[in-house]
Amino acid sequence: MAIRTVATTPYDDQKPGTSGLRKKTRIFAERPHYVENFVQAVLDVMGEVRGATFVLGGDGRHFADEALRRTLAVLAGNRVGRVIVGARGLFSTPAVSCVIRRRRARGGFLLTASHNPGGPDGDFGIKVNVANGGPAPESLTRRIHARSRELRRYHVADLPPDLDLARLGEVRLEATVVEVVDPVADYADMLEGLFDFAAIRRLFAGGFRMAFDALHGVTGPYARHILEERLGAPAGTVRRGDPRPDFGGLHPDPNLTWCRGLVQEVVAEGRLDFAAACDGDGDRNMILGRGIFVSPCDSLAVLADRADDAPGYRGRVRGVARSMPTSRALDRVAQAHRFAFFETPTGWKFFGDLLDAGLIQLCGEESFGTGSDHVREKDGLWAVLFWLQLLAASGESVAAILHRHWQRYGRDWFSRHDYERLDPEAAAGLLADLRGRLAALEGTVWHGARLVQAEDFAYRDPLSGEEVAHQGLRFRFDDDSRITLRLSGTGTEGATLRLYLERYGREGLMRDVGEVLAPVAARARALCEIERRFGRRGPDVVT
Ligand code: G16
Repeated sequence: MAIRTVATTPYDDQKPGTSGLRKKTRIFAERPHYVENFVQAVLDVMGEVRGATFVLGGDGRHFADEALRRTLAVLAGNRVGRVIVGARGLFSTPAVSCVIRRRRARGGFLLTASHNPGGPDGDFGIKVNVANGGPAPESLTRRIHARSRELRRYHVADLPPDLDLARLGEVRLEATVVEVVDPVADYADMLEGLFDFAAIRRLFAGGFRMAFDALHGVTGPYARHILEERLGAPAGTVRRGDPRPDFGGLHPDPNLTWCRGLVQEVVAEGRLDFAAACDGDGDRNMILGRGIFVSPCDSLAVLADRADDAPGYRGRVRGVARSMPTSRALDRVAQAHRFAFFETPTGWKFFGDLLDAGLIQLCGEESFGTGSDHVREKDGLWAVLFWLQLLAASGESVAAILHRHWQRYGRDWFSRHDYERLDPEAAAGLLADLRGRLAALEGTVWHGARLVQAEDFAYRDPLSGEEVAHQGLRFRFDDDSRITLRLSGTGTEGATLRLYLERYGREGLMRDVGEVLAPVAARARALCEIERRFGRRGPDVVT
Protein backbone atom coordinates (compact mmCIF):
# COMPACT_ATOMS: atom_id res chain seq x y z
CA MET A 1 0.00 0.00 0.00
CA ALA A 2 1.36 3.39 -0.96
CA ILE A 3 0.78 6.80 0.55
CA ARG A 4 0.47 9.62 -1.95
CA THR A 5 0.07 13.37 -1.79
CA VAL A 6 -2.57 14.55 -4.23
CA ALA A 7 -2.83 18.12 -5.54
CA THR A 8 -6.31 19.60 -5.16
CA THR A 9 -8.22 22.84 -5.53
CA PRO A 10 -10.04 24.25 -2.52
CA TYR A 11 -13.81 24.75 -2.21
CA ASP A 12 -15.16 27.80 -0.51
CA ASP A 13 -18.46 26.26 0.66
CA GLN A 14 -17.18 23.72 3.19
CA LYS A 15 -18.49 25.67 6.14
CA PRO A 16 -19.79 23.42 8.93
CA GLY A 17 -23.31 24.37 10.06
CA THR A 18 -25.14 23.63 13.31
CA SER A 19 -23.64 20.14 13.22
CA GLY A 20 -21.00 19.29 10.62
CA LEU A 21 -20.90 19.80 6.88
CA ARG A 22 -24.30 19.08 5.34
CA LYS A 23 -25.13 19.33 1.63
CA LYS A 24 -27.02 17.64 -1.14
CA THR A 25 -25.63 14.13 -1.68
CA ARG A 26 -24.73 14.95 -5.23
CA ILE A 27 -22.39 17.74 -4.11
CA PHE A 28 -20.37 15.23 -2.08
CA ALA A 29 -20.63 12.57 -4.78
CA GLU A 30 -19.93 14.60 -7.89
CA ARG A 31 -17.44 17.28 -6.94
CA PRO A 32 -13.89 15.97 -7.30
CA HIS A 33 -12.02 15.46 -4.00
CA TYR A 34 -14.90 17.01 -2.04
CA VAL A 35 -14.77 14.43 0.77
CA GLU A 36 -10.96 14.22 0.80
CA ASN A 37 -10.56 17.99 0.96
CA PHE A 38 -12.86 18.33 3.93
CA VAL A 39 -11.33 15.46 5.90
CA GLN A 40 -7.82 16.77 5.22
CA ALA A 41 -8.83 20.29 6.33
CA VAL A 42 -10.11 18.82 9.61
CA LEU A 43 -6.91 16.86 10.19
CA ASP A 44 -4.75 19.87 9.33
CA VAL A 45 -6.29 21.97 12.10
CA MET A 46 -6.24 19.19 14.68
CA GLY A 47 -2.49 19.40 15.17
CA GLU A 48 -0.29 16.30 15.12
CA VAL A 49 -2.50 13.35 14.18
CA ARG A 50 0.18 10.76 13.42
CA GLY A 51 -0.36 7.83 15.77
CA ALA A 52 -3.72 9.16 17.02
CA THR A 53 -6.93 7.09 17.16
CA PHE A 54 -10.11 8.06 15.28
CA VAL A 55 -13.59 6.56 15.23
CA LEU A 56 -15.44 6.26 11.93
CA GLY A 57 -18.96 5.27 10.90
CA GLY A 58 -22.37 6.59 10.02
CA ASP A 59 -26.03 5.89 9.46
CA GLY A 60 -25.52 3.87 6.28
CA ARG A 61 -27.24 6.35 4.00
CA HIS A 62 -26.68 6.50 0.25
CA PHE A 63 -23.02 7.36 -0.59
CA ALA A 64 -21.87 6.49 2.96
CA ASP A 65 -19.91 3.39 1.81
CA GLU A 66 -18.00 5.39 -0.74
CA ALA A 67 -17.41 8.31 1.65
CA LEU A 68 -16.26 5.88 4.34
CA ARG A 69 -13.56 4.40 2.14
CA ARG A 70 -12.43 7.84 1.03
CA THR A 71 -12.31 9.13 4.61
CA LEU A 72 -10.42 6.04 5.72
CA ALA A 73 -7.93 6.51 2.86
CA VAL A 74 -7.20 10.09 3.98
CA LEU A 75 -6.86 9.03 7.64
CA ALA A 76 -4.37 6.32 6.66
CA GLY A 77 -2.67 8.78 4.29
CA ASN A 78 -2.05 11.02 7.30
CA ARG A 79 -0.59 8.05 9.20
CA VAL A 80 -3.07 8.10 12.07
CA GLY A 81 -2.38 5.20 14.43
CA ARG A 82 -5.77 3.51 14.54
CA VAL A 83 -9.19 3.87 12.97
CA ILE A 84 -12.04 2.16 14.83
CA VAL A 85 -14.74 1.49 12.24
CA GLY A 86 -18.27 0.24 12.95
CA ALA A 87 -18.91 -3.03 11.10
CA ARG A 88 -20.48 -2.36 7.68
CA GLY A 89 -19.74 1.31 8.30
CA LEU A 90 -22.58 1.64 10.82
CA PHE A 91 -22.26 3.63 14.02
CA SER A 92 -24.87 5.80 15.70
CA THR A 93 -23.79 9.30 16.67
CA PRO A 94 -24.09 8.70 20.44
CA ALA A 95 -22.28 5.36 20.10
CA VAL A 96 -19.37 7.11 18.36
CA SER A 97 -19.27 9.60 21.20
CA CYS A 98 -19.20 6.71 23.67
CA VAL A 99 -16.39 4.90 21.85
CA ILE A 100 -14.29 8.08 21.43
CA ARG A 101 -14.41 8.49 25.21
CA ARG A 102 -13.87 4.84 26.12
CA ARG A 103 -10.99 4.37 23.72
CA ARG A 104 -9.46 7.80 24.32
CA ALA A 105 -9.60 8.64 20.63
CA ARG A 106 -8.59 12.03 19.23
CA GLY A 107 -11.91 12.37 17.43
CA GLY A 108 -14.36 10.87 15.01
CA PHE A 109 -15.99 11.30 11.62
CA LEU A 110 -19.71 10.57 11.29
CA LEU A 111 -21.03 10.08 7.81
CA THR A 112 -24.58 11.28 8.19
CA ALA A 113 -26.95 14.15 7.50
CA SER A 114 -28.83 13.18 10.65
CA HIS A 115 -32.60 13.55 10.26
CA ASN A 116 -32.42 14.87 6.70
CA PRO A 117 -33.65 12.47 3.99
CA GLY A 118 -31.08 10.37 2.11
CA GLY A 119 -30.64 8.99 -1.40
CA PRO A 120 -29.08 10.38 -4.59
CA ASP A 121 -31.42 13.39 -4.45
CA GLY A 122 -31.34 13.63 -0.67
CA ASP A 123 -28.73 14.91 1.74
CA PHE A 124 -25.35 13.76 2.95
CA GLY A 125 -23.05 15.08 5.62
CA ILE A 126 -19.92 14.67 7.69
CA LYS A 127 -20.04 15.43 11.40
CA VAL A 128 -16.72 15.97 13.11
CA ASN A 129 -16.27 15.06 16.77
CA VAL A 130 -13.37 15.83 19.08
CA ALA A 131 -11.60 14.10 21.96
CA ASN A 132 -14.33 14.72 24.56
CA GLY A 133 -16.69 12.79 22.25
CA GLY A 134 -18.69 15.88 21.31
CA PRO A 135 -19.19 17.89 18.14
CA ALA A 136 -16.32 20.16 17.13
CA PRO A 137 -16.74 23.51 18.91
CA GLU A 138 -17.22 26.78 17.04
CA SER A 139 -13.57 27.77 17.40
CA LEU A 140 -12.54 24.59 15.56
CA THR A 141 -15.23 24.68 12.89
CA ARG A 142 -14.18 28.24 12.01
CA ARG A 143 -10.60 27.03 11.54
CA ILE A 144 -11.75 24.02 9.50
CA HIS A 145 -13.64 26.32 7.16
CA ALA A 146 -10.66 28.68 6.82
CA ARG A 147 -8.31 25.77 6.15
CA SER A 148 -10.67 24.22 3.55
CA ARG A 149 -10.56 27.46 1.54
CA GLU A 150 -6.81 27.36 1.11
CA LEU A 151 -6.21 23.61 0.85
CA ARG A 152 -3.94 22.63 -2.04
CA ARG A 153 -3.13 18.99 -1.25
CA TYR A 154 -4.25 15.97 0.69
CA HIS A 155 -2.53 12.77 1.73
CA VAL A 156 -4.12 9.50 0.82
CA ALA A 157 -3.36 5.80 1.13
CA ASP A 158 -4.47 3.29 -1.50
CA LEU A 159 -6.82 0.90 0.24
CA PRO A 160 -6.66 -2.76 -0.74
CA PRO A 161 -9.73 -3.46 -2.91
CA ASP A 162 -10.56 -6.54 -0.83
CA LEU A 163 -10.65 -4.62 2.49
CA ASP A 164 -13.67 -6.16 4.20
CA LEU A 165 -15.39 -3.71 6.55
CA ALA A 166 -18.05 -6.23 7.52
CA ARG A 167 -15.64 -8.63 9.24
CA LEU A 168 -14.70 -7.87 12.85
CA GLY A 169 -10.96 -7.70 13.53
CA GLU A 170 -7.83 -5.73 12.71
CA VAL A 171 -6.06 -5.02 9.43
CA ARG A 172 -2.78 -3.10 9.20
CA LEU A 173 -2.45 -0.50 6.45
CA GLU A 174 1.07 0.92 6.62
CA ALA A 175 1.19 3.06 9.77
CA THR A 176 -2.51 2.59 10.52
CA VAL A 177 -4.43 -0.23 12.16
CA VAL A 178 -8.02 -0.46 10.94
CA GLU A 179 -10.11 -2.09 13.65
CA VAL A 180 -13.60 -3.18 12.66
CA VAL A 181 -15.82 -3.39 15.74
CA ASP A 182 -19.37 -4.32 16.71
CA PRO A 183 -20.94 -0.84 16.90
CA VAL A 184 -23.53 -1.88 19.49
CA ALA A 185 -21.64 -3.64 22.31
CA ASP A 186 -19.85 -0.80 24.15
CA TYR A 187 -22.84 1.47 23.84
CA ALA A 188 -25.31 -1.11 25.17
CA ASP A 189 -23.01 -1.86 28.13
CA MET A 190 -22.82 1.83 28.92
CA LEU A 191 -26.62 2.19 28.99
CA GLU A 192 -26.96 -0.91 31.14
CA GLY A 193 -24.75 0.81 33.69
CA LEU A 194 -27.09 3.84 33.91
CA PHE A 195 -30.51 2.25 34.19
CA ASP A 196 -32.11 -0.56 36.17
CA PHE A 197 -32.45 -3.13 33.41
CA ALA A 198 -33.95 -5.71 35.79
CA ALA A 199 -36.85 -3.35 36.61
CA ILE A 200 -37.44 -2.61 32.92
CA ARG A 201 -37.35 -6.35 32.15
CA ARG A 202 -40.08 -6.87 34.74
CA LEU A 203 -42.13 -4.14 33.09
CA PHE A 204 -42.02 -5.98 29.75
CA ALA A 205 -42.61 -9.34 31.42
CA GLY A 206 -45.77 -7.86 32.92
CA GLY A 207 -47.27 -7.27 29.47
CA PHE A 208 -46.27 -3.63 28.91
CA ARG A 209 -46.60 -2.88 25.19
CA MET A 210 -44.41 -0.53 23.23
CA ALA A 211 -43.21 0.15 19.69
CA PHE A 212 -39.89 1.58 18.66
CA ASP A 213 -39.67 3.00 15.14
CA ALA A 214 -36.10 3.14 13.81
CA LEU A 215 -37.31 4.74 10.56
CA HIS A 216 -34.77 2.55 8.69
CA GLY A 217 -31.98 4.56 10.28
CA VAL A 218 -29.01 3.30 12.25
CA THR A 219 -30.80 2.65 15.57
CA GLY A 220 -32.53 -0.54 14.39
CA PRO A 221 -29.69 -2.91 15.37
CA TYR A 222 -29.14 -1.04 18.66
CA ALA A 223 -32.81 -1.11 19.60
CA ARG A 224 -33.24 -4.78 18.69
CA HIS A 225 -30.28 -5.73 20.84
CA ILE A 226 -31.15 -3.53 23.82
CA LEU A 227 -34.96 -3.68 23.86
CA GLU A 228 -35.66 -7.13 22.48
CA GLU A 229 -32.58 -9.11 23.51
CA ARG A 230 -31.40 -7.51 26.76
CA LEU A 231 -34.73 -6.22 28.08
CA GLY A 232 -37.03 -8.94 26.79
CA ALA A 233 -39.46 -6.77 24.82
CA PRO A 234 -41.46 -8.97 22.43
CA ALA A 235 -39.96 -9.60 18.97
CA GLY A 236 -41.38 -7.05 16.58
CA THR A 237 -41.25 -4.23 19.14
CA VAL A 238 -38.65 -2.63 16.89
CA ARG A 239 -40.14 -1.56 13.60
CA ARG A 240 -38.36 -0.58 10.40
CA GLY A 241 -35.23 -1.84 12.12
CA ASP A 242 -33.08 -2.53 9.07
CA PRO A 243 -30.93 0.46 8.07
CA ARG A 244 -31.53 1.35 4.43
CA PRO A 245 -29.56 3.74 2.20
CA ASP A 246 -32.69 5.74 1.37
CA PHE A 247 -34.50 5.14 4.69
CA GLY A 248 -37.17 3.36 2.67
CA GLY A 249 -38.03 6.69 1.05
CA LEU A 250 -38.93 8.15 4.45
CA HIS A 251 -37.84 11.30 6.17
CA PRO A 252 -35.87 9.85 9.13
CA ASP A 253 -37.02 12.61 11.45
CA PRO A 254 -38.93 11.62 14.58
CA ASN A 255 -41.65 14.24 14.96
CA LEU A 256 -45.38 14.71 14.59
CA THR A 257 -45.13 15.32 10.86
CA TRP A 258 -42.86 12.45 9.82
CA CYS A 259 -44.19 9.82 12.24
CA ARG A 260 -47.86 10.43 11.60
CA GLY A 261 -48.77 6.72 11.54
CA LEU A 262 -47.24 5.99 14.93
CA VAL A 263 -48.80 9.10 16.43
CA GLN A 264 -52.21 8.05 15.12
CA GLU A 265 -51.84 4.54 16.56
CA VAL A 266 -50.61 5.55 20.00
CA VAL A 267 -51.85 9.07 20.65
CA ALA A 268 -55.15 9.12 18.74
CA GLU A 269 -56.17 5.46 19.05
CA GLY A 270 -54.33 4.61 22.29
CA ARG A 271 -53.35 1.15 21.11
CA LEU A 272 -49.99 0.93 22.96
CA ASP A 273 -48.64 1.94 26.38
CA PHE A 274 -45.59 3.67 24.97
CA ALA A 275 -43.83 4.40 21.69
CA ALA A 276 -40.67 6.09 20.56
CA ALA A 277 -38.74 6.84 17.41
CA CYS A 278 -35.21 7.95 16.60
CA ASP A 279 -33.70 9.78 13.64
CA GLY A 280 -31.25 8.55 10.99
CA ASP A 281 -28.11 8.71 13.13
CA GLY A 282 -29.79 7.97 16.46
CA ASP A 283 -29.28 11.17 18.40
CA ARG A 284 -32.88 12.44 18.31
CA ASN A 285 -35.90 10.92 19.99
CA MET A 286 -39.65 11.30 20.09
CA ILE A 287 -41.66 10.00 23.06
CA LEU A 288 -45.34 9.04 22.92
CA GLY A 289 -47.63 7.60 25.56
CA ARG A 290 -51.13 6.20 25.25
CA GLY A 291 -53.18 9.22 24.23
CA ILE A 292 -50.34 11.73 24.64
CA PHE A 293 -47.38 13.28 22.81
CA VAL A 294 -44.51 14.38 25.05
CA SER A 295 -42.96 17.55 23.68
CA PRO A 296 -39.15 17.39 23.77
CA CYS A 297 -39.14 20.44 26.05
CA ASP A 298 -41.41 18.68 28.55
CA SER A 299 -39.49 15.44 28.22
CA LEU A 300 -36.30 17.20 29.29
CA ALA A 301 -38.05 18.86 32.23
CA VAL A 302 -39.60 15.57 33.43
CA LEU A 303 -36.29 13.68 33.22
CA ALA A 304 -34.55 16.42 35.21
CA ASP A 305 -37.34 16.44 37.79
CA ARG A 306 -37.25 12.67 38.25
CA ALA A 307 -33.57 11.97 37.68
CA ASP A 308 -33.39 10.27 41.07
CA ASP A 309 -35.45 7.38 39.66
CA ALA A 310 -32.49 6.29 37.51
CA PRO A 311 -29.51 4.66 39.25
CA GLY A 312 -27.00 6.49 37.05
CA TYR A 313 -28.33 9.90 38.12
CA ARG A 314 -29.55 9.40 41.67
CA GLY A 315 -28.35 12.30 43.83
CA ARG A 316 -25.96 13.33 41.11
CA VAL A 317 -27.69 16.10 39.17
CA ARG A 318 -26.42 19.54 40.13
CA GLY A 319 -26.91 21.50 36.94
CA VAL A 320 -29.00 21.47 33.76
CA ALA A 321 -29.04 23.36 30.46
CA ARG A 322 -31.28 23.94 27.50
CA SER A 323 -30.86 25.66 24.16
CA MET A 324 -32.27 29.15 23.81
CA PRO A 325 -35.43 28.36 21.82
CA THR A 326 -36.36 25.38 24.05
CA SER A 327 -39.34 26.13 26.33
CA ARG A 328 -38.87 27.30 29.89
CA ALA A 329 -40.26 24.09 31.42
CA LEU A 330 -36.74 23.10 32.46
CA ASP A 331 -36.14 26.46 34.16
CA ARG A 332 -38.97 25.79 36.59
CA VAL A 333 -37.57 22.38 37.54
CA ALA A 334 -34.08 23.85 37.96
CA GLN A 335 -35.45 26.49 40.29
CA ALA A 336 -37.41 24.01 42.40
CA HIS A 337 -34.46 21.62 42.74
CA ARG A 338 -31.89 24.42 43.06
CA PHE A 339 -29.97 23.13 40.06
CA ALA A 340 -27.50 25.41 38.34
CA PHE A 341 -29.10 26.47 35.06
CA PHE A 342 -27.61 27.49 31.70
CA GLU A 343 -29.15 28.71 28.46
CA THR A 344 -27.06 28.11 25.33
CA PRO A 345 -27.41 28.77 21.60
CA THR A 346 -28.85 26.04 19.35
CA GLY A 347 -26.32 23.26 18.74
CA TRP A 348 -25.19 20.42 20.98
CA LYS A 349 -21.61 21.67 20.75
CA PHE A 350 -22.47 24.46 23.19
CA PHE A 351 -23.18 21.96 25.99
CA GLY A 352 -19.73 20.35 25.70
CA ASP A 353 -17.74 22.63 28.02
CA LEU A 354 -20.49 22.68 30.64
CA LEU A 355 -20.64 18.87 30.67
CA ASP A 356 -16.85 18.52 30.72
CA ALA A 357 -16.58 20.87 33.70
CA GLY A 358 -19.30 18.99 35.61
CA LEU A 359 -21.46 22.13 35.74
CA ILE A 360 -24.38 20.27 34.20
CA GLN A 361 -25.43 16.62 34.10
CA LEU A 362 -28.56 16.82 31.91
CA CYS A 363 -29.34 18.97 28.90
CA GLY A 364 -31.59 19.13 25.88
CA GLU A 365 -33.16 20.95 23.00
CA GLU A 366 -36.57 21.43 21.46
CA SER A 367 -35.30 19.71 18.30
CA PHE A 368 -35.97 16.27 19.85
CA GLY A 369 -32.57 16.08 21.52
CA THR A 370 -32.01 15.00 25.12
CA GLY A 371 -28.84 13.84 26.78
CA SER A 372 -26.51 13.81 29.72
CA ASP A 373 -22.88 13.64 30.74
CA HIS A 374 -22.69 9.92 29.83
CA VAL A 375 -21.54 10.97 26.32
CA ARG A 376 -21.15 14.33 24.58
CA GLU A 377 -23.97 13.96 22.05
CA LYS A 378 -27.68 13.92 22.42
CA ASP A 379 -28.77 10.32 22.66
CA GLY A 380 -32.07 8.97 21.32
CA LEU A 381 -32.09 5.49 22.85
CA TRP A 382 -30.82 6.82 26.15
CA ALA A 383 -33.93 9.03 26.36
CA VAL A 384 -36.17 6.05 25.51
CA LEU A 385 -34.56 3.99 28.29
CA PHE A 386 -34.85 6.87 30.74
CA TRP A 387 -38.59 7.01 30.09
CA LEU A 388 -38.86 3.23 30.45
CA GLN A 389 -37.01 3.63 33.75
CA LEU A 390 -39.52 6.25 34.97
CA LEU A 391 -42.44 4.05 33.93
CA ALA A 392 -40.93 1.01 35.63
CA ALA A 393 -40.05 2.88 38.82
CA SER A 394 -43.37 4.68 39.22
CA GLY A 395 -45.85 2.19 37.80
CA GLU A 396 -47.60 5.21 36.27
CA SER A 397 -48.52 5.88 32.64
CA VAL A 398 -46.78 8.49 30.49
CA ALA A 399 -49.92 10.63 30.63
CA ALA A 400 -50.08 10.43 34.44
CA ILE A 401 -46.43 11.44 34.76
CA LEU A 402 -46.92 14.41 32.47
CA HIS A 403 -50.16 15.56 34.11
CA ARG A 404 -48.64 15.43 37.52
CA HIS A 405 -45.69 17.44 36.24
CA TRP A 406 -47.96 20.15 34.82
CA GLN A 407 -49.98 20.27 38.02
CA ARG A 408 -46.88 20.97 39.99
CA TYR A 409 -45.08 23.34 37.63
CA GLY A 410 -47.73 24.67 35.23
CA ARG A 411 -47.51 23.96 31.51
CA ASP A 412 -45.37 25.46 28.78
CA TRP A 413 -47.30 24.88 25.57
CA PHE A 414 -44.69 24.76 22.83
CA SER A 415 -44.62 24.34 19.08
CA ARG A 416 -42.18 25.02 16.26
CA HIS A 417 -43.28 26.21 12.83
CA ASP A 418 -40.78 25.76 9.99
CA TYR A 419 -40.92 27.64 6.72
CA GLU A 420 -38.66 25.77 4.31
CA ARG A 421 -36.91 26.53 1.01
CA LEU A 422 -37.23 30.29 1.39
CA ASP A 423 -35.21 32.71 -0.66
CA PRO A 424 -32.04 33.08 1.49
CA GLU A 425 -31.79 36.81 0.86
CA ALA A 426 -35.38 37.44 1.85
CA ALA A 427 -34.91 35.33 4.99
CA ALA A 428 -31.71 37.13 5.99
CA GLY A 429 -33.50 40.42 5.23
CA LEU A 430 -36.26 39.59 7.70
CA LEU A 431 -33.79 38.98 10.51
CA ALA A 432 -31.72 42.06 9.69
CA ASP A 433 -34.82 44.20 9.55
CA LEU A 434 -36.21 43.02 12.90
CA ARG A 435 -32.76 43.21 14.47
CA GLY A 436 -32.57 46.87 13.50
CA ARG A 437 -35.94 47.62 15.13
CA LEU A 438 -35.74 45.68 18.39
CA ALA A 439 -35.86 48.68 20.69
CA ALA A 440 -38.67 50.30 18.71
CA LEU A 441 -40.73 47.11 18.86
CA GLU A 442 -40.78 47.02 22.64
CA GLY A 443 -44.12 48.28 23.92
CA THR A 444 -46.03 47.61 20.68
CA VAL A 445 -49.21 45.50 20.80
CA TRP A 446 -49.74 42.41 18.63
CA HIS A 447 -53.03 40.52 18.58
CA GLY A 448 -53.91 41.68 22.06
CA ALA A 449 -50.54 41.22 23.77
CA ARG A 450 -47.88 43.79 24.53
CA LEU A 451 -44.32 43.03 23.48
CA VAL A 452 -42.32 43.61 26.65
CA GLN A 453 -38.84 42.51 25.64
CA ALA A 454 -37.07 42.06 22.30
CA GLU A 455 -33.50 40.77 22.17
CA ASP A 456 -30.83 39.41 19.84
CA PHE A 457 -29.44 36.36 21.66
CA ALA A 458 -25.67 36.28 22.21
CA TYR A 459 -23.73 33.81 24.34
CA ARG A 460 -20.45 33.80 26.17
CA ASP A 461 -19.19 30.34 27.13
CA PRO A 462 -18.63 30.64 30.88
CA LEU A 463 -15.53 28.44 30.70
CA SER A 464 -13.72 29.19 27.45
CA GLY A 465 -14.92 32.78 27.24
CA GLU A 466 -15.72 32.17 23.56
CA GLU A 467 -18.43 34.51 22.30
CA VAL A 468 -21.09 34.04 19.64
CA ALA A 469 -23.57 36.71 18.59
CA HIS A 470 -26.81 36.80 16.57
CA GLN A 471 -28.02 33.36 17.61
CA GLY A 472 -31.70 34.21 17.26
CA LEU A 473 -34.26 36.92 17.98
CA ARG A 474 -36.52 36.57 20.94
CA PHE A 475 -39.74 38.38 21.80
CA ARG A 476 -41.48 38.17 25.15
CA PHE A 477 -45.10 39.30 25.57
CA ASP A 478 -47.13 40.31 28.60
CA ASP A 479 -49.40 37.24 28.39
CA ASP A 480 -46.42 35.03 29.30
CA SER A 481 -45.82 33.95 25.73
CA ARG A 482 -42.58 33.99 23.77
CA ILE A 483 -41.68 33.94 20.10
CA THR A 484 -38.16 33.07 19.03
CA LEU A 485 -36.94 33.06 15.47
CA ARG A 486 -33.76 31.98 13.77
CA LEU A 487 -32.55 30.44 10.55
CA SER A 488 -31.70 26.75 10.57
CA GLY A 489 -28.07 25.72 10.23
CA THR A 490 -28.84 22.20 9.02
CA GLY A 491 -30.94 22.72 5.88
CA THR A 492 -29.51 22.14 2.42
CA GLU A 493 -31.95 23.96 0.15
CA GLY A 494 -32.63 27.68 0.41
CA ALA A 495 -33.21 29.00 3.92
CA THR A 496 -35.38 27.47 6.65
CA LEU A 497 -37.01 29.92 9.03
CA ARG A 498 -37.85 28.44 12.40
CA LEU A 499 -40.51 30.12 14.52
CA TYR A 500 -40.57 28.80 18.07
CA LEU A 501 -43.83 29.53 19.87
CA GLU A 502 -44.60 29.04 23.52
CA ARG A 503 -46.93 30.13 26.25
CA TYR A 504 -46.99 29.39 29.94
CA GLY A 505 -50.08 28.83 32.04
CA ARG A 506 -51.40 27.08 35.15
CA GLU A 507 -55.04 26.80 34.08
CA GLY A 508 -56.77 24.43 31.66
CA LEU A 509 -53.74 22.16 31.58
CA MET A 510 -55.31 19.73 29.12
CA ARG A 511 -55.97 22.33 26.45
CA ASP A 512 -54.65 21.48 23.00
CA VAL A 513 -51.34 23.02 22.01
CA GLY A 514 -52.65 24.22 18.63
CA GLU A 515 -55.56 26.01 20.30
CA VAL A 516 -53.45 27.65 23.01
CA LEU A 517 -50.79 28.79 20.57
CA ALA A 518 -53.08 29.96 17.74
CA PRO A 519 -52.90 33.63 18.80
CA VAL A 520 -49.13 33.36 19.32
CA ALA A 521 -48.72 31.89 15.83
CA ALA A 522 -50.83 34.68 14.32
CA ARG A 523 -48.69 37.22 16.17
CA ALA A 524 -45.50 35.62 14.88
CA ARG A 525 -46.77 35.64 11.31
CA ALA A 526 -47.71 39.30 11.62
CA LEU A 527 -44.41 40.28 13.23
CA CYS A 528 -42.48 38.53 10.47
CA GLU A 529 -44.85 39.60 7.68
CA ILE A 530 -44.65 36.03 6.43
CA GLU A 531 -47.15 36.39 3.65
CA ARG A 532 -45.82 39.68 2.28
CA ARG A 533 -42.16 38.69 2.45
CA PHE A 534 -42.36 35.04 1.40
CA GLY A 535 -45.79 34.58 -0.15
CA ARG A 536 -46.52 31.79 2.34
CA ARG A 537 -49.75 31.38 4.25
CA GLY A 538 -48.61 28.73 6.70
CA PRO A 539 -45.63 26.64 7.78
CA ASP A 540 -44.33 23.58 5.91
CA VAL A 541 -43.68 21.59 9.06
CA VAL A 542 -45.20 21.90 12.52
CA THR A 543 -43.53 20.02 15.35
C1 G16 B 1 -28.41 19.44 14.96
C2 G16 B 1 -27.72 19.90 16.21
C3 G16 B 1 -28.74 20.31 17.24
C4 G16 B 1 -29.70 21.33 16.68
C5 G16 B 1 -30.33 20.78 15.43
C6 G16 B 1 -31.22 21.78 14.71
O1 G16 B 1 -29.07 18.24 15.19
O2 G16 B 1 -26.91 18.89 16.74
O3 G16 B 1 -28.07 20.81 18.35
O4 G16 B 1 -30.69 21.65 17.60
O5 G16 B 1 -29.33 20.41 14.51
O6 G16 B 1 -30.44 22.81 14.23
P1 G16 B 1 -31.00 23.89 13.24
O7 G16 B 1 -32.18 24.51 13.95
O8 G16 B 1 -29.86 24.85 13.04
O9 G16 B 1 -31.44 23.21 11.98
P2 G16 B 1 -28.85 16.99 14.24
O10 G16 B 1 -29.71 15.91 14.84
O11 G16 B 1 -29.31 17.46 12.89
O12 G16 B 1 -27.40 16.74 14.29
